[in-house]
Amino acid sequence: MKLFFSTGTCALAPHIVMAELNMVYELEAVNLKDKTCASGDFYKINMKGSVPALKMENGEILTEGAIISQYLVDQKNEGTLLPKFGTNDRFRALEWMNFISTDIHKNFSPLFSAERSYASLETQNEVKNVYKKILTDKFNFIAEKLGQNDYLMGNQFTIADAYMFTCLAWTKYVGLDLNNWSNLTSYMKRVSERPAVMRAMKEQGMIK
Ligand SMILES: N[C@@H](CCC(=O)N[C@@H](CS)C(=O)NCC(=O)O)C(=O)O
Repeated sequence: MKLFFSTGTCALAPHIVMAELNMVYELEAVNLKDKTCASGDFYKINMKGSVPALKMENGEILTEGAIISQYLVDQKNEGTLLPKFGTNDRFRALEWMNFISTDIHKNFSPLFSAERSYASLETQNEVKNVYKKILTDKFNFIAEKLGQNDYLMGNQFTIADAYMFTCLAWTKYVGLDLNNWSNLTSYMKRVSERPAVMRAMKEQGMIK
């Protein structure tokens, strides 16, 4: 299996999942600016031009990070990173995955692209402020739901934590301060100290 990734992007989430599952995997870095990678034109691998993309054992490419993580867990028929099929908890974990994908991940995107998208500095700042406010409201919700639990689903680390950690780590690049939510900062520290998370971050060159 090979994961096409770009350092620190949402591709970190399935990378963490592969490391948590102790899978044998290869990695290939993608330059998102010119859509190239060691294999050549990245558009030929994923027409969407985005990471993550997973080359599965059968040679097909699977995209959409939230689904890649589910696919990986199901390869191992593993019942902890994602609760077993048919259980109520599985739907609760998937509820988090969808929320992170649509309400967290994609509300960060304008904060990264405002400079490219709008010529005027004033508009850039207006757009950024709108999305910072949206994210702040979402962070209030996450902090409330997390409470004093170690992880989103309680005591058990799941694929939702891999994805949440990945997105919340972007706060430091966009001028959002997680220190306003003490349980979120301790959550980030807890997740960052997991050996598999450290392994994935090292493999992406994010830490030494
Ligand atoms: N719907 C995709 C979106 C993935 C996505 O937004 N990837 C970003 C990095 S976090 C990316 O590759 N952006 C560059 C681009 O789309 O051109 C998913 O959830 O996996």
